[in-house]
Amino acid sequence: MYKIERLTSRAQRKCFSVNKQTVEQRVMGSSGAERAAERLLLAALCSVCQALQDGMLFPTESPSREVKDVSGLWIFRADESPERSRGFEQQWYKSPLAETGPVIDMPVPSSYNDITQDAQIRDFIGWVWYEKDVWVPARWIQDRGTRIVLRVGSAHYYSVLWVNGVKVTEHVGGHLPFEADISGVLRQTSGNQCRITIAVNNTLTLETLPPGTIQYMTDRSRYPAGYFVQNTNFDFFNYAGIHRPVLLYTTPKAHIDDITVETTFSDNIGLVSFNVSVLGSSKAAVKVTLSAQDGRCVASADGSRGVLKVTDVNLWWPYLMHENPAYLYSMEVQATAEDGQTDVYTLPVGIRTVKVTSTQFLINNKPFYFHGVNKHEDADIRGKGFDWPLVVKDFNLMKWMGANSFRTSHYPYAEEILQMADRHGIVIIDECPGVGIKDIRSFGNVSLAHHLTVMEELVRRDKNHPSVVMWSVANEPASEMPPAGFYFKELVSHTRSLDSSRPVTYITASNYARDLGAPYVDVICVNSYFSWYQDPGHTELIGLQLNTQFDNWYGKYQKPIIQSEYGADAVPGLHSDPPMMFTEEYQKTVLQNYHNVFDQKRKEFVIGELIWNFADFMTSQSIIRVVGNKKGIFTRQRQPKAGAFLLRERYWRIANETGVLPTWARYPCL
Ligand code: BDP
Repeated sequence: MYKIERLTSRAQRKCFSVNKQTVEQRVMGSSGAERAAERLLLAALCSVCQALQDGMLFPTESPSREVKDVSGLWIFRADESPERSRGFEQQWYKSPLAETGPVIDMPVPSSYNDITQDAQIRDFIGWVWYEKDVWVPARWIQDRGTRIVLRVGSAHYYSVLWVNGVKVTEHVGGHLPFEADISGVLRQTSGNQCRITIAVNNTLTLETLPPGTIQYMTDRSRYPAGYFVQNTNFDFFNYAGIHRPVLLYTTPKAHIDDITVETTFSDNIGLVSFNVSVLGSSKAAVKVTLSAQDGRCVASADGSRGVLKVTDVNLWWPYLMHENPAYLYSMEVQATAEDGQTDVYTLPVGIRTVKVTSTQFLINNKPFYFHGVNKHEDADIRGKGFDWPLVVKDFNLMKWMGANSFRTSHYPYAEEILQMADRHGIVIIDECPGVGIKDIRSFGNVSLAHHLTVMEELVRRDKNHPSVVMWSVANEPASEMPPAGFYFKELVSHTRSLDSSRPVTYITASNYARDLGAPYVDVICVNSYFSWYQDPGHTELIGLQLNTQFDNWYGKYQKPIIQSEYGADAVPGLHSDPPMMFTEEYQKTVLQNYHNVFDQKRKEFVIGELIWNFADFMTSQSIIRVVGNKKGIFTRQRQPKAGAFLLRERYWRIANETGVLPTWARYPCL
């Protein structure tokens, strides 16, 4: 706790120079009071943002690159000292963790919370320590032309990394990857053995994303000395630990650091513009080759920037919209340095366009209707830990029910999930962890600067995925509060400046007349829970209230609308007729009433519906949650409730009406 603040501010001081240029450009383009406010922001930005000078390409193997997955069984120790600071005071990273005190086994990737029988570990707040000894192949160390990188897919929330007792990096924020070049450390220290220590702290503050607060309970008649709780404003369990794989990978010293592609087409010609950045050599010769799925080379170019032309292009189409969806080309980039060493990186590329009109969302100039789900990274035992069986099962379920899209509520999901979506044609609204921004103090410049940095990290990681069609910068913020106007104006325009090829939105539950951020978004995304949080039990009101909701928003903004959440809790196996809240019948009735209105409004300006939620998920304990949130149409174990069958029929019916179904698809509702 006090530790995270200290370390964060050190990180903030260190990471001085981000976006200075971008913000300066904005300052130059504006005037008066705005300029003063922006100068203030600039000052804040310069003191806190991280410089995103480097790329964050997904580690893949190639003739010049090797990957060694060092996930698996790690050892673990929670720092249970009152200030959670003993680990730093005693420098647990300096020696094997087992020598510092008792350690336990801990799987990586996984949240640590549900692994043991100890409620204190489940609910732990503060620093936990992970360690693993790995062997690094001798040739990696001996070959001085090899660069060795340690990469963590994500750890929640704040992490510090050491290798053989030497600090190599620190990172603020869960849900996104971070990495460090550890070649130097490995070559200086003890040969091929590599002791990786990672300290992770899940403490949330008013300036983290998501925000949270630590509250010390001072009434000694009710709480022991030093008792504290963490308060949050979001409805999912604050799972913590190392959530995604930990990898070691190599590149040549002169290496491809980043690739950015943007695509468009005209008639049957596809255009792929590319920009390759190479580090470690100022004169590397870059060659780019694009191949079709059958291996045929369809275009190539020399140079680090350019445009590839593809004749008779196969566009990337969403699932159920085209008979050959999710077509991916393969772009091989080669960078040859002065010493003759070549680095090779291969990137899947889908050629498609995205546009928004006042009533439509167009993919490849054809109207796209989102019939999909909101998800969570969440499952029994592993919490938010990445798990291939779960990922594949979830894609199978989404395709089974005819879903063509999902939102990464309420944080970025593992990049492996986006790769699956690219390959299956599932369309994604990619959301950052801006959830629960409800306290006015979380709209300050420090929060905003961090939020801008997180968007930079998100866009940097996900910009090349054809499945990602829109950025969501937040979920249900207090967007009626006075500072929200400036905050969202900056956030949305900064995101657009990072990527002009995708629309930007945030998800609102505010009143249409008082929402101060809505003027800046491209698509209005509204959450509502009629007959649940409002007028509980009164499903007969949904029609009237939902129609009013849509007409109000469209009347004010003339922008297309997505119903980004709606739903009701259903405890599986609980039944009643006439329906009562928490039964499967009630969930179905709520859905049906919403659908009646969607079917009218999708002829006008409603461009999508995303059920809340795909599956039941864990939350913190409260009197409105019965072992988690039960709004899933699948249970947490991924078994269907009655609502799943209703949606399945509906989604396939909509797909039959609006798309060109592939010949292999079954038409369950016909
Ligand atoms: C919405 C939130 C979502 C919650 C849901 C609910 O966006 O995170 O889980 O309510 O309460 O407002 O079920």
